[in-house]
Amino acid sequence: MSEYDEKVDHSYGDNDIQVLEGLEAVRKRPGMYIASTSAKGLHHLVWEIVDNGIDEALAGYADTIIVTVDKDNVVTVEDNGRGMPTGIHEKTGISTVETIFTVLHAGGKFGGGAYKVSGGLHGVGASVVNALSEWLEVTVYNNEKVHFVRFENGGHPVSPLKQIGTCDKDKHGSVVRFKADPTIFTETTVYNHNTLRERLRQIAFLNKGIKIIFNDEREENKHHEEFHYIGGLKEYVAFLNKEKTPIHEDIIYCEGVEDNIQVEIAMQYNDSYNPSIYTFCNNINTGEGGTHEEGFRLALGRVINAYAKDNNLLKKDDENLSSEDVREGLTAIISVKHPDPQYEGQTKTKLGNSEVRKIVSNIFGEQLQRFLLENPNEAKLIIEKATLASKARLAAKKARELTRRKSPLEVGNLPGKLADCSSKEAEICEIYIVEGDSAGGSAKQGRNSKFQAILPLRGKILNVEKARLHRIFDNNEIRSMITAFGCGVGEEVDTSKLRYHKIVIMTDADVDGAHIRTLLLTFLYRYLRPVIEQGYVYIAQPPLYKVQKGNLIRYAYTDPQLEAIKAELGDRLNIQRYKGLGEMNPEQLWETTMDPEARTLIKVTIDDAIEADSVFSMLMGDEVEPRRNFIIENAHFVKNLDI
Ligand code: TSJ
Repeated sequence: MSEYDEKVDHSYGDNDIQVLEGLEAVRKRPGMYIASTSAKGLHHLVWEIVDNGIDEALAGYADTIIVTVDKDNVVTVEDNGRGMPTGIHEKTGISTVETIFTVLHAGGKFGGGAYKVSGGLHGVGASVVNALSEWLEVTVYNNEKVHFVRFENGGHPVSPLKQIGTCDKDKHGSVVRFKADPTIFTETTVYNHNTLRERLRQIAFLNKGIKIIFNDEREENKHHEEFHYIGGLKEYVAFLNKEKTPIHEDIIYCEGVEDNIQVEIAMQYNDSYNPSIYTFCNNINTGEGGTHEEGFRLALGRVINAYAKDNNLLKKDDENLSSEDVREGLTAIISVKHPDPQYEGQTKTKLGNSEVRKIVSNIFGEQLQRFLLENPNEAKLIIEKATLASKARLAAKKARELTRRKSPLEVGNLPGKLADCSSKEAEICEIYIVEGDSAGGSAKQGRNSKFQAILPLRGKILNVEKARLHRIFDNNEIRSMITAFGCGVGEEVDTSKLRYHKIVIMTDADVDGAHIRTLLLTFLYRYLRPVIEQGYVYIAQPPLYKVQKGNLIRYAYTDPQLEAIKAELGDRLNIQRYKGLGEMNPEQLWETTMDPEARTLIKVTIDDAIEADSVFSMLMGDEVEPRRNFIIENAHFVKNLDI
């Protein structure tokens, strides 16, 4: 412990229940305070600081937050709020500003505002950011004064907070500037432009009226953008439906407060068949849903069925519209703000507060009912769509029963094209989804048949975005995959039944290959999402070039690698560019792409389902140009190398 930490400790009485841990503890075990010390944790620092500015804005004292990334990855966050209190804090005996940045969990104690997004699920307080920064500077403008303090070496103030000047009486706000400590964030201290931009945009959507300005001053990312959505969630839904075709014009919007719990919902149906429903609590994406989503679903089904009945829009012998039917093609954002959120679930992203279910159901149900009564044309369109969904669902159920009935208990129901592996230990088994019969042939001969299975696909698989469920089961390639994987499909996916713990997509390294890969990923994302989420999906990396010099053969997987090999081996090289997997013989395919000792597999992850969803819609929508550019430029799903 440093001299400084001791000073803070001594100012607390023995009986004080508040346990003050030194910032040193944070530096020793950062993983206890932030998600990780990888890129994710690095960005966490920014969100922690930004959240404080958002709180000030939600409390009604600020309307603008500016986030700037400098050339050297120094981040500055600024709000135009009241300015952090500069006076001496009665418990710590030092200025409140210093207390905020040196005492763990101090953030929440100064508020009194109803819902603080800081100190929420991820909220750890500004002191943790300070502890994990090489240096951090705070400037406060209020009462015509400018105060400043600088911390170094993981949170130690260089000197106490002091007044460094005066300012106009209308000027007020807080500025925090910090440099992440590279000895903590050993993987990277470089912020990802898109990560920052997308999350700041999302925060602006979720908090109507707050202007968030993003400046990226770095040479390679130079960018200035203002996110300011007066319509909030309405604009969020319009944004998500941008590449889709809405079936009614007006976005349905409702808001309300009960027991200090704030509820805000916007929704609009489009002509697709999948729901895109995203839920938030205190601006945090509750990816596993929870009581707010349950309340929404309950009210949606209840109100739509009641309206349909009252207006004779359902035939006498029609079944009720199911919860699934009324969500088909629905884009919705559900955002609640709760003073004391409880999170559950595997990833602690499921809202658990049981009172929220009823509150959301009441507020939303009442306002949805009013919307339907006031907009009979829209109501009719929505109920027509749900009725079609219901018919399709019943047809799909029949189709599924058919595929199941073939041999409910037999094991030998696997697709004919599958060259299965001999092992039955799913943990070590791999299935290669291979484009085309000829590459499939090479893969079958080149593989290690003990643990590697090959499933060749012919031609292009169905574009699932444009097909309803029962059509998907008509498609042979898709049926083959589902039976081979063995883990079910859709709502019924059970990854404990998965027959292979690596599903490897192996396509040509060209535009067609990228397109097929995207179609496969779309299918997996839509119908086998847990398989992606739990990390079972990989992309194989076949080499682009074979470089030969005499008897020596080397492979290059990228153009820079080719250049490096050229430089290393000198002149008189025989360089072959592989146009497709089919050009490789079985041994080469094994050596370069399938041998676990030598290959590179890229793990597919979906960190941000929302972004992924809009990427999919863009890729699968009717606009050709963005899709073409995207496919040529990159594969968005590919995040981290797993070698
Ligand atoms: F700007 C920023 F986002 F970087 C940032 C802003 C970072 C941090 C750690 C804090 C803040 C911040 C804090 N902006 N505004 C405030 N407000 C207060 O701390 C404050 C001021 C006055 C009063 C009061 O009761 O008079 C109460 C509070 C919470």
